[in-house]
Amino acid sequence: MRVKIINPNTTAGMTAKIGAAARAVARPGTDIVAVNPAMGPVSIESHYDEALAVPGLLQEIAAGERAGMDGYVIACFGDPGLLAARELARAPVVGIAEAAMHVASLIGASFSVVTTLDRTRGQAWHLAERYGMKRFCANVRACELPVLELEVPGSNARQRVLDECRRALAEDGCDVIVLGCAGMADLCRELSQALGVPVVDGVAAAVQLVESLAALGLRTSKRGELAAPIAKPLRGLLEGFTLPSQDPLAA
Ligand code: 5HY
Repeated sequence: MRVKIINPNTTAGMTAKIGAAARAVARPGTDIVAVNPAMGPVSIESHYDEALAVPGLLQEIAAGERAGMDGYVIACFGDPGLLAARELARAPVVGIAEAAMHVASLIGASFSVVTTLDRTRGQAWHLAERYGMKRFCANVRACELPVLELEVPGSNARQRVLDECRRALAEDGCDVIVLGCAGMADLCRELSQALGVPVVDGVAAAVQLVESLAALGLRTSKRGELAAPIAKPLRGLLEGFTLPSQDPLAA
């Protein structure tokens, strides 16, 4: 089975870390391909960043379909372009926020999300609502940490994430922590040991969910809303995204 993990930002060091976290939980025989697009923002910390990360993400999905991948993980906690990616792909596509929230709801009464910048909290609440997870979500908290601070060796990022998790357990009444950034994937195990509660990393959760869907032979339905996109001319910078009229993916 081949699973493609797409880090929608363009920071290769973070992609490598995400790939390592995915391989650490993948089943024997699963080949993990971790990539980031060549174009897009170095980190995703706003709706603007998210919007501009999506074309590169969709290019990676289209390339994966041509290469016959068995599944995809969108490794950014905003789950950018998730539904567009599902339209484009037959193989299952799972976002790390959706995976983490669903898994957390299976192992606790309520979870708190600990994310990076305060301004990204709104998006996490949007997703909790959209995924029907709001009633399990005790709170969404921010460490006020730029995403790329997690990539700086020796920075106090780890301590700031740990402190915010502790505040969540003390103040939110939650019994599970959800990590609100793919760049926190490498902190999951040690945070769980330090806190004494389950800590859910969406990258790991999404990999296992995609593997299960592929193993069950389940692929994205092409009936109705998530059918292949309607081929039409695209103008300007996005001309290269024009799908062929007889979209080979729709065959
Ligand atoms: C992420 N941004 O997982 C999100 C985290 C966030 O570049 N990778 C990013 O703060 O929304």
